[in-house]
Amino acid sequence: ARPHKLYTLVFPVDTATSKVLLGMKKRGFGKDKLNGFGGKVEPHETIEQGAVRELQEESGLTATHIKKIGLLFFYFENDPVTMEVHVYQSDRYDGRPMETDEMRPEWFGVHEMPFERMWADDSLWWPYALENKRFVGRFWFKADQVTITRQELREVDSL
Ligand code: 6U4
Ligand code: NA
Ligand code: NA
Repeated sequence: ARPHKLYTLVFPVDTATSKVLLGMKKRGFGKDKLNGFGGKVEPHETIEQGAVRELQEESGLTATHIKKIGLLFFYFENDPVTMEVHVYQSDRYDGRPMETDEMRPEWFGVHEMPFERMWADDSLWWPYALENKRFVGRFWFKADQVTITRQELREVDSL
């Protein structure tokens, strides 16, 4: 099997105002894109623990509840390692968003997502999240990290 690396991606949601917190990534992979909060799962932690930790480190929010909404696999041209990304929403968290070294946080309406400033796959699977459907997707990217050359996306009963 091809080597996989495990990642998390968490979207804090304010259900009262129907807004989602995104962060403008200031460095590293996906720099200058808006995205949820997440990163590599470390060897000593569960995937959920990694999700909560990365959200805290990057946004200042401490999630008291997260739910898994999707599973995404990304394949990049010229990179043998598959990115396996576990996607969560959190509607319960303590603290206020704060800018960190990695992310500049900003709220957006869940129906007004800035897809032109996000990864190209996000506009394809976000509708599933809006309809409370769980999803599994696979996206093949060119080395430019912009162009999707092949995709698979479907609703699943459980993750
Ligand atoms: P370090 O190395 O510690 O600075 P770390 O925060 O652990 O980095 P990072 O930020 O490189 O990891 O993780 C990449 C993040 O980008 C993860 O949250 C997954 C997310 N991501 C990667 N490709 C994506 C894509 N095509 N669409 C998307 N999110 C993606 O929505
Ligand atoms: Na990160
Ligand atoms: Na990390």
